[in-house]
Amino acid sequence: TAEPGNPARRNFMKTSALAGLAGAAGLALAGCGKKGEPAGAAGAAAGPAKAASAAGELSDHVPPGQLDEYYGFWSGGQSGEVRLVGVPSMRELMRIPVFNPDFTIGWGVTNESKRVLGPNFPPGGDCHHPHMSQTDGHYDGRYIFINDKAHTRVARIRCDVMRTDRITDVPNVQAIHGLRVQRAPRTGYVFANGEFLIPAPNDGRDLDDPAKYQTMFSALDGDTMEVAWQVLVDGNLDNTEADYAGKYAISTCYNSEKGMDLPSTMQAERDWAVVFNIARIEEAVKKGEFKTIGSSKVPVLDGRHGSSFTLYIPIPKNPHGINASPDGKYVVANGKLSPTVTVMEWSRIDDWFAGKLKDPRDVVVAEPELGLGPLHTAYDGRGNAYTTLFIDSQIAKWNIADAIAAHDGKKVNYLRQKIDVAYQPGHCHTSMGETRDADGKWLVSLNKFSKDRFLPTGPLHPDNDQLIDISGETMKLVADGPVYAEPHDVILLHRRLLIDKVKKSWERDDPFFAETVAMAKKHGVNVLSDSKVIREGRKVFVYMTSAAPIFGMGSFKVKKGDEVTVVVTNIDAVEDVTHGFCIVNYGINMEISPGATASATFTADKAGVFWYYCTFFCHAMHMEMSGRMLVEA
Ligand code: K7E
Repeated sequence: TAEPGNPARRNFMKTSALAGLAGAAGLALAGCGKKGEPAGAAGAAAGPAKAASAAGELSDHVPPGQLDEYYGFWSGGQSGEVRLVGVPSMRELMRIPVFNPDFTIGWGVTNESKRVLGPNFPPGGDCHHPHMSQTDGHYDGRYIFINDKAHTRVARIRCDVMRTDRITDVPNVQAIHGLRVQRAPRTGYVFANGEFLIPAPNDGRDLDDPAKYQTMFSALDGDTMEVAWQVLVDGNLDNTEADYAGKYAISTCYNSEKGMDLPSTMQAERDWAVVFNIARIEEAVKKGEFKTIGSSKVPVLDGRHGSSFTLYIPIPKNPHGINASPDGKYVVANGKLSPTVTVMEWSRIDDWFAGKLKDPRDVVVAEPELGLGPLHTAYDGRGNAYTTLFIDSQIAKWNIADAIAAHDGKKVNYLRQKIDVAYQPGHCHTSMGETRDADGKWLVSLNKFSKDRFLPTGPLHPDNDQLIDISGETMKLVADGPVYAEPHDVILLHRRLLIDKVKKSWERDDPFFAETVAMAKKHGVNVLSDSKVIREGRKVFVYMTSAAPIFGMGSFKVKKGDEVTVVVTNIDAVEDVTHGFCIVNYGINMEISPGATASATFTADKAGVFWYYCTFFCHAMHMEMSGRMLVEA
């Protein structure tokens, strides 16, 4: 039925999703899950958004002129971008191109962006996991780091200008998936999981011998963005996490079977999480206990089973997300094909590496059963955890201490509530929930499917991001929001951390365009006042200022075949007066915000008159803000 708010839809949804997964997997998933739930825990389904909102304590309504309380950084998935969203309004504030060319700001067009993207940048990326740099377990407002699964890269976004400033190719692996930052003493390392198994070197040898395929865990230096070291592991690496003490990183692994197709990756009842002992790895690197592969100089250590700096903890079954609790005590692996999550205690991991434990499973302190398809867990800072159940299309709220008590044999109900979401949630994230400052106000559920929630948009549906009030005892659904494909993960941070750090215009000495300004200086050009053309053989440099509503140069002349570099400097001192510079029929557009210098280089391969004009509406006479490029035949 198409009746909005009719809960009967959900039964259809659940059945079809379950049948789909079970079919693909050849598994009888219907046999696990539901029946194991403690009595009375399920239910408490949220009705339609309106009703929940009326009953909720918190509201998503942010009146005109008011600011959101939280910044959200949304990964853009295969769009390749990161989105800046205000929470609780869920208003999209800005898009930050990272791996994707973007004509709006000329990302992939300007020389400044090409210096970040590299000379032969691929057509896009697939970014899942945005995480902010931390100091002692608190967000520090410096950078956002994000993975690119599609092209095996890690990028960094500067939070002061909300612009990508570094992209690093990670060698020796294929598809960077999980990404997290070192929390203490600071970031520090950026941890990145290589997901797929490949031969190393991957140069055409060993194609037909999967036994020789492998993958690695990588640590980048967050300051230099160089890859510091890599550790060879068993299994496909999925998600990764760090502790609050700076001692460990931990990754979930699926496909312990080393299968090359779907059925064979699901044979084992347990896969594992692998813990990386950072001090021991650094020591091994110092001692030279590594090799390098092919032309890469990155130290590669062997951390497969039997290594002294890794610990393999058996986890049921194809675990996916891994999330550390903000009290610094626990880390939770999410079972995906198992209805359980596995709670491990960091101090017991200390014990393992100190030789005090016999069985790797001794680090496990609870394994609560939550429902079908647990993927990711978030925290409220009050001892509760929130786990997305992909197949059930629910979020389960459960209490960590009670789960541990139940594991110890006590008769307690660790499940607090389950709330329906629409539909198929991947990540969920709580406000400040991946830091010591978890404040337990909001939870965002990133739902992959949205069918029947919005007006039809053709066969491609938007995702549905749902905002849930977790400030009280019960979760309350407050808002639905359609989003373009495809966010995987978000972080939500209080505005106090960033609001005064974000610049409203560019500093003239910003490193983002320093190379361009240095080039101008070499040409004897002061970009703040000069508009002139400089020719060096077939290379032509066109310098001009822009101040609403006029470019510093009304026309310039080049010859067909010249290599032309246009350098525009916005000398408007007024906040928000951004200019654009577009050359018609030449594929050039770039954004120049107040204080910025931007440049683009192209070959003048068509003779004739080509108008250039301002693309960002800047002035009442904006339409008149134009000029002519004259290309002689
Ligand atoms: Cu679950 Cu790539 Cu974090 Cu997608 S990942 S949901």
